[in-house]
This record gives sequence, structure tokens and C-alpha cells, in this order.
Amino acid sequence: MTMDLFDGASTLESQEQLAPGAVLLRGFAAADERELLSALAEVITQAPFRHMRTPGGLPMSVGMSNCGALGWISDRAGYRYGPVDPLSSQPWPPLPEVFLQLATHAAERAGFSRFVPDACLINRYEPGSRLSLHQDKNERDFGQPIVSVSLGLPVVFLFGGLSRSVPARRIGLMHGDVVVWGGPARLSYHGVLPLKEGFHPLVGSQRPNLTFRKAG
Ligand code: MD3
Ligand code: FE
Repeated sequence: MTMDLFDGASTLESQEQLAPGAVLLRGFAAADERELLSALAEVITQAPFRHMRTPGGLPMSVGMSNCGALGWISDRAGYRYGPVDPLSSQPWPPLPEVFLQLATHAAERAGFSRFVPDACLINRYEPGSRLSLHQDKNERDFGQPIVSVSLGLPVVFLFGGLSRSVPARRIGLMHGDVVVWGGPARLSYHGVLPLKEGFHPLVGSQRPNLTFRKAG
């Protein structure tokens, strides 16, 4: 456990291996919270949150957007990555430098020294929003990790195994927590329980989550 004192604010950081390849960096993003949130707000003015539809046609409860060269898209045609925001017919906004720095530093800390994400999926949970158990399989190279950054309200994250039938562990993820999912954990089933009501002083009644990927 390390403690950093700066600007009158203090942050507690710790590092924990959840499973082979899965590293939880508690508080890793806390020092950058304001820069991250203002960069996020700028991205969202260009590519607003929207409720994408599953291939079955139902709107997802999580609002989503993207930044980076590629963005994750779900619609009646299926799940995929693409360079253009279907709402604006424009390229997704570029990855803000503070996003890129955070993702590469977190990956490095977890032992992935050459992670260069080209996609950031931005999920926005509101009270009641959930994400059912799934695998992330739309990326080209499963040798590359995914880095996730939790902001705002806390949530219970479900971390399962390589088959749907493995019972999932429940892990609390809070504002500033970063998880690197690589190696044997890369294809684990995972999900998020419904977000509870609450209020975060900087973020309000929501949970933005950033997931950085090397998609192409
Ligand atoms: C474990 N997002 O966007 S982040 C997703 O909190 C997604 O918004 C969740 O699952 C969220 O696909 C979870 C943690 C996460 C992300 C990707 C993973 C865990 C993962 C990929 C493989 C294994
Ligand atoms: Fe996922």
C-alpha cells in the first residue's frame, strides 16, 4: 500500500492480483480524476451517450459512446468495431492524451509493456443499469489486455471463469479503481450488477466506465 500526498489531497493506492492475468490497481486513476472527467465531458459533447440495441433489438440499459480510431458498436447487424460514429457519421473523437497515458501506465504496471489502445468504449451506468455476463471477443488479438477504469458510483462487478458455468466472484469497484485484464483472464466471463442509487460529489448519480482496447 502506498500513500501519495499532493495538492492537499491524498490518495490510497494498492495492487492486488485477482487471478492470473487480472490485476486490480485500487485508486490508480484517482490522482487524474479531474482531468479524466473533463476530457470525458469533451468527448461526450462530440459523441453523446446512446443506448445501443442488442442484435435481438432490445436497447441496452447502459449508455455507451467511444473515442479512439475504433469504436464498439452494437445494432441489429451484430457486435463489431468501426471507425465512424453511426449517430454523426463522423469518426469517433480522438483518444484524449490523459486517457492514453493512464491506460498505458496501468498496463505497464500490470506487466504489459507495449499496450497501445486504439479504442476506448465508454459505458455510462445510471441507477438500475446492468451488464449481463459476457466475454469480450470482438477484438483481433486476445494477447492484448483490456484496461478498465471505474469512475463515479461504486458497483459490484462479477468476475467469472472461461465458461459461463463457473460461479462468478463479486468484486466491489469504486471511483478511481483500474483493472488490467490480460493473459489467461482475457477471455473470462464478466458482468456488472444493477447500479444502486447514490451520489458521487464529482460525478453525480452515475458510473462512467472506460475500457481501453487494442481492437484492430
Ligand atoms: C474481464 N464493462 O465494456 S469493466 C465491457 O464495468 C465491460 O462497464 C464493464 O464488461 C463495466 O465490455 C466491466 C471490467 C472488464 C472489462 C473487460 C474485461 C473486465 C473484463 C475483459 C475480459 C475480462
Ligand atoms: Fe466486457
